[in-house]
Amino acid sequence: MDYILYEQKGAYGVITINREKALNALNSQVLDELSATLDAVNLEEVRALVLTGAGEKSFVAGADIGEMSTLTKAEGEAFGKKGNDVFRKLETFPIPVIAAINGFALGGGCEISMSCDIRLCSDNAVFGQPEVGLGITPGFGGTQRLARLVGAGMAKQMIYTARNIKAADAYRIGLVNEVYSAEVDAEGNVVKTAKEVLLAAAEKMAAGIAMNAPIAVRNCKKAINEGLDADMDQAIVIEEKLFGDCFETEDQRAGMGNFLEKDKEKKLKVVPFKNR
Ligand code: DAK
Repeated sequence: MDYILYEQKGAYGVITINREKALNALNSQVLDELSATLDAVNLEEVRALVLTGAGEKSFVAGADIGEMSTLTKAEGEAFGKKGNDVFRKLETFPIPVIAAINGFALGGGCEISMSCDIRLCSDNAVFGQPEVGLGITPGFGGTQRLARLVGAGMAKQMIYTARNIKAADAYRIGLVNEVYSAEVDAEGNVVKTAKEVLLAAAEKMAAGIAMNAPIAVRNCKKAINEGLDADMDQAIVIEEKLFGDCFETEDQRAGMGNFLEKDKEKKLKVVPFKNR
């Protein structure tokens, strides 16, 4: 792989889009490698993922404008499908994916973060959908996911104006869950950069998710995602089914057993998914 780094750290994994010279812009090769990386994640062991960009400046500065500029209509459609397939793979990936947004998240960068379950960012993060300034619409689901996340009014404002917003505003409108700043000592020296603080927080969250019952966590992701696309009557049926699926599993027995035995310290054992 030239542009994707993957590291499994116990029960979670970290994927890094590693094309720092081009601010981690998404070309076809990055999309192919990201897709192959997701396919290779060991789902017997890994229970959450962190997705980030290489360097301190940019998460993903969008789709690769150089590569896109010469596309024909047919090639543009193929590129759009490739991106959408990968983004959908992330969105429906069986385990939670946390986007650790370390700087620019523009166009396809904002869109890929919205395909993740949770967004955390550093205080230098910048979000935007600049596509109408480039003569195109958002093409990797931006019109759909942004409106669902922050509401139609705010999504329309961001998309029609093509104006970028900073981390604090992304937090205010609910696009990100948390913003992290550099850690400085009493003399004002940087002890940890904002990216380091962000990654540590994202990994801590991933490790925490990995400690919870994996079937239940997977089913929660499915219930929320599928329920949001259904009306409330259907959505409740989706939840009922996934709730029912948790019963008779080792985790449900152990989790409820611990409570009944008043054993608050007893944690769920970390055993491979296939043995559950
Ligand atoms: N593509 C390619 N290269 C990029 C890039 C990008 N999106 N963003 C940055 N780079 C490259 C720059 O060209 C430069 O390369 P060199 O000149 O050093 O070779 C290097 O990264 C550093 O960038 P800058 O020199 O520009 O750095 P600055 O700090 O001055 O500025 C910036 C940072 C992020 C403000 C600026 O680079 C910028 O405005 N970048 C473009 C941001 C942008 O407009 N992104 C949205 C792209 S549109 C579709 C599906 C999806 C999409 C389209 C179609 N279909 C369905 C067909 C998605 C579209 C988009 O994402």
